[in-house]
Amino acid sequence: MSSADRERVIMHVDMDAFFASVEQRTNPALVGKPLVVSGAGKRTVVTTASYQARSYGIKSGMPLFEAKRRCPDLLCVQANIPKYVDASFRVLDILQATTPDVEVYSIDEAFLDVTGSLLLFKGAENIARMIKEGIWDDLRLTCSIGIAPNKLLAKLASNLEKPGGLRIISQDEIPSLLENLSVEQMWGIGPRLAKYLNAMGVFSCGQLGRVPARLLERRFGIMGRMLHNMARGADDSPVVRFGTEPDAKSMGHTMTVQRDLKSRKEISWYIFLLSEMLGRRLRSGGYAGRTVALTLRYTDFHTFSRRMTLKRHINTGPQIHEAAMRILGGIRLRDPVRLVGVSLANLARGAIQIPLFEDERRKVEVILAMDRVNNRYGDFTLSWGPFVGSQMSRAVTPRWRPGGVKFLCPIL
Ligand code: TTP
Ligand code: MG
Repeated sequence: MSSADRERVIMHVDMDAFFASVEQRTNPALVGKPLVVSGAGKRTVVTTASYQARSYGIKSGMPLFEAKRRCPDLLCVQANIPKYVDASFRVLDILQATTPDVEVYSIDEAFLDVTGSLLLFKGAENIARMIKEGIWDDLRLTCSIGIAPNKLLAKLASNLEKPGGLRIISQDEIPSLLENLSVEQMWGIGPRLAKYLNAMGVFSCGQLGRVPARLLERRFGIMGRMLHNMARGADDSPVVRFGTEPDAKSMGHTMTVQRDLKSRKEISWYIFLLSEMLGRRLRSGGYAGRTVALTLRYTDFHTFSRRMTLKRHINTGPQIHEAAMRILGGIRLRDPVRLVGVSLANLARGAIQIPLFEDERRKVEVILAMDRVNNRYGDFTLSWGPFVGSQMSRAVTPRWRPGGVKFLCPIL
């Protein structure tokens, strides 16, 4: 373990049943009920389930009909991604009040390097409590927090006591904790890799740590060295501060999915989610970009990117989504996909020109007005309505209507 590991205090914050909790937050009739958030259409799947629904064995990725079979009283809401992106940015504000070293890892997860804030806020536990209270007071949402000497262990810690947990892994505790921890509980070791390890007779991190690094390298290539370090709880990767760098060259988000994405529609859902996140992030830093890149990883870990340069700069979710979908349209998928990434390069600040055409101009004005209202009043006050191509006249919707916000979710 490097000396840097010994000195750092890293926190991982993960929202509990995020999409479902946001829906419960905006519709009290859903509170305390088995609830899933899904897409539209007959063959849609569950994106997430409330903890009440999880007690029926319902989980992310399960077809909705199967979830309903398991729990006939199940409530179901169609996903409204921009609303979740909005909540995500409000959580980010709360996190950034404790340290500028916040890395947005996914729509509902972040890493914080709180090493420099310990004195000011009287210790890591106190910071975690402040964050939990802040998120509860502002959004009525709960989260789980892990505190550890590095990102790997902080991520593990937040997962150990879900929901609502606060788990600290101290330096001394690492060997005993990892000894009997099953390999698939470690971040980065998915079911497929775990199966290979099990076949080698390796079931726990303790066992994995005792396999000579050279042997793992021979079997798994560079991943082998990483596995060796992971099994011993070592990780010196830095917390990468959220993209307000003065000279960012590119910005992007990726998402690893725990199940195979077999259709373009399913991939499109993730592209949409990532594009929305990226759009908000770009606009909050005053950026726009011209080169859109789509990254995909097949189930065999083969990863590739395709990019496309546009004539003008863009910075809204729908624009990025449209460009990334055009890129996807040109790719012949040979296998199911496990990771999706969307990024924008060729960035410039203040590069958004006022569009020439009235229709286009209105789109940009609507988005900027939405940002202003949301930044000021929060509470997902405004979000996208039906995401149907470019019919922006119907884009602004009240935050919640009894019939549910109609949202054409691209997932199957
Ligand atoms: P997670 O953090 O994996 O799950 P969660 O927040 O719903 O539940 P937990 O309490 O276990 O953390 O994912 C965050 C959100 O991302 C989730 O609410 C829905 C969305 N999501 C998808 O859209 N597709 C997926 O395949 C997964 C796993 C999550
Ligand atoms: Mg979560």
